[in-house]
Amino acid sequence: MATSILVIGASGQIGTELTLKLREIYGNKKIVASDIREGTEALMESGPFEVLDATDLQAVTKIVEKHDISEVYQMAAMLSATAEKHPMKAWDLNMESLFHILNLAREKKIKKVFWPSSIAVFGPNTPKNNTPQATIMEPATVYGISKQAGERWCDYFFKKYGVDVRSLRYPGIISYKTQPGGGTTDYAIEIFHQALKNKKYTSFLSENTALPMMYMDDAIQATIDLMEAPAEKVKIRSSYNLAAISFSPAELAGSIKKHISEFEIAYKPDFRQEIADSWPSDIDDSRAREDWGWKHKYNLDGLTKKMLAGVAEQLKIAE
Ligand code: AKB
Repeated sequence: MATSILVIGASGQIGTELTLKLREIYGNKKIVASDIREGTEALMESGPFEVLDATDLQAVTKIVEKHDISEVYQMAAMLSATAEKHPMKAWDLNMESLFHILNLAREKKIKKVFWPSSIAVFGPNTPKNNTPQATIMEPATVYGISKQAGERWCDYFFKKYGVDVRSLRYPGIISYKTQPGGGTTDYAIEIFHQALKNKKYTSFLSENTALPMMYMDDAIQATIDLMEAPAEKVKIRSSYNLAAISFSPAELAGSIKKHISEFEIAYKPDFRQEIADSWPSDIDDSRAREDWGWKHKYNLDGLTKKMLAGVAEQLKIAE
């Protein structure tokens, strides 16, 4: 087990739950959370927290040395929809934050790195269904370009310098504990809040836009499983395709209606439709399943049940 683990981007949607799970497994003091902004009460109160700009190499190095860090989960990124509005800022954040960590690992200041990639590495010329691990990519978004370039750099640092870097191509991650920010798959979270508050939702993606999706608990499990896998089992050092379920807004609405029969959905696609149209509908993650035993737990109805219960609880607390 690592001396200490640093999570960069710990106040974000995945970072928050990842930090809490790592603290549960390895002990609160061992997991240092860091972000440019403070996080939820649960995150701030359960263990050490450092304010950190992931693009500031000096600051990152200082925290790595101060806490005797041996593993880093570098989760800070600008997601697809926001990145289209700020292309250069997204490129700088997404690339610099990765380079700093890869270089610290190359200098042997840290031993192991996790870096998230995304289904956004695929583009309009990629096969849409059962998208293979290795295929035409040609991403059409700034976010996707940064993730594809990042994957190539991860593989390069592994082959050239022996850096133990591990990565997953996350699908849309569905959760309620922390709000996501600036993604194209975010509709699938907003819909639950609106279904419970107003019994209706207007989707910014069209009715039949199916995308790969996953419940947060599965994503966290996959991330920790990959990081705990023996090095020889991690055969792909760019990034693994990772999948659980695939659904469209209409199918998600159907699952919600089983619990809230009055729920109504309308469709008003905006600029995010073009992003979604460039991504696969479902991807083939057999390499992750074969190499290090990945298995998902939640299907569409299981995810809906968890989301409705979780968001309902939150709304009660907020009242
Ligand atoms: C986004 O929508 O940008 C992200 C992703 C699929 O990487 N959730």
